[in-house]
Amino acid sequence: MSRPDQVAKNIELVREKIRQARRVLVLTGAGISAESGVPTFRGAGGLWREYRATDLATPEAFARNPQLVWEFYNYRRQVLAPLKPNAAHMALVTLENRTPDFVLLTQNIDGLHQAAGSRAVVELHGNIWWVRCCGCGRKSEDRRLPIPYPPYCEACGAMLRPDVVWFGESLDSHVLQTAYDNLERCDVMVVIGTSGVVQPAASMGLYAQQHGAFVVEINLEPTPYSRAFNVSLLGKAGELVPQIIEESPPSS
Ligand code: BV8
Ligand code: ZN
Repeated sequence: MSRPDQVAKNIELVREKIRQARRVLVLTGAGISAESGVPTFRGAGGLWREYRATDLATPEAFARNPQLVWEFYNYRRQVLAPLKPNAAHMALVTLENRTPDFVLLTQNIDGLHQAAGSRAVVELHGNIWWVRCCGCGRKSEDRRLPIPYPPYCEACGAMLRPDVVWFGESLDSHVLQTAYDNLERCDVMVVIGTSGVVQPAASMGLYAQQHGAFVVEINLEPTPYSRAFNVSLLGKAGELVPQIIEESPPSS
């Protein structure tokens, strides 16, 4: 079977599996926001000045130089502020409205799923538009551009940090519990736009598959999990996600 035929066959299989599914779980990474103009981590956009994201998105970097880390997050907030959800984000809203039991796990901190209208969003790594107090733990949404340095908590006066999960930090235990409960019970899981490098998110697809889910990957390039998943569709999320979700036009 030629490649285009195989791809068309795979897309039809995935559409059928999603149509039949009662419980659908989606996991997204930076690749779903790429077509909205958000730089991915491992793409060329992964660099800022002479730093890599993994150098600055750590508690050690914040302890050593909180001003530099805040400059990094203010830069990313400036880049993100004008950007809009793309067709892939919108297609996931359609899927959510049509599926009795739907949960969207995202590694992204850009807030574009909520901006698109997704409701059942579980942010595994936090949200760049929220801040958390290093002293009293108080969380609040803060969309100031930029957040003036040094940012202090109104309640207790301690320093504020971005409310995101840094490398070397554990994910929120309630968030993890929700994620694993859904990984264990979903019928179909769609993994979109993630390189499968960062744990524990990277191994969630395999975990769902081990618990009986039919797992589909949509990504621009192969990942370490592509051959293990039931179907791996190579291409742009903005093109493939609507294709597997939108109702096919009534057959003419
Ligand atoms: C944890 C928020 C327990 C911050 C992020 C050594 C020391 C310490 C820790 C570790 C260690 N070794 C391993 C670890 C664990 C570590 C980890 O996995 N490190 C990696 C680098 C090896 N994980 C952690 O630390 C996690 N916590 O494990 O707690 C613990 C505690 C203490 C010590 C050990 C363990 C916390 C991880 C969360 C980090 N925070 N974000 C911020 O953003 O500023 S992670 C961040 O990077 C994102 O949230 C995302 O998760 C990740 C980027 O991955 P992707 O989303 O996949 O993006 P990427 O660019 O990589 O790939 C994009 C893909 O899309 C590509 O494949 C591309 O082809 C594709 N694509 C591009 N365009 C398109 C497309 N696809 C479709 N369409 C397109 N148009
Ligand atoms: Zn406080």
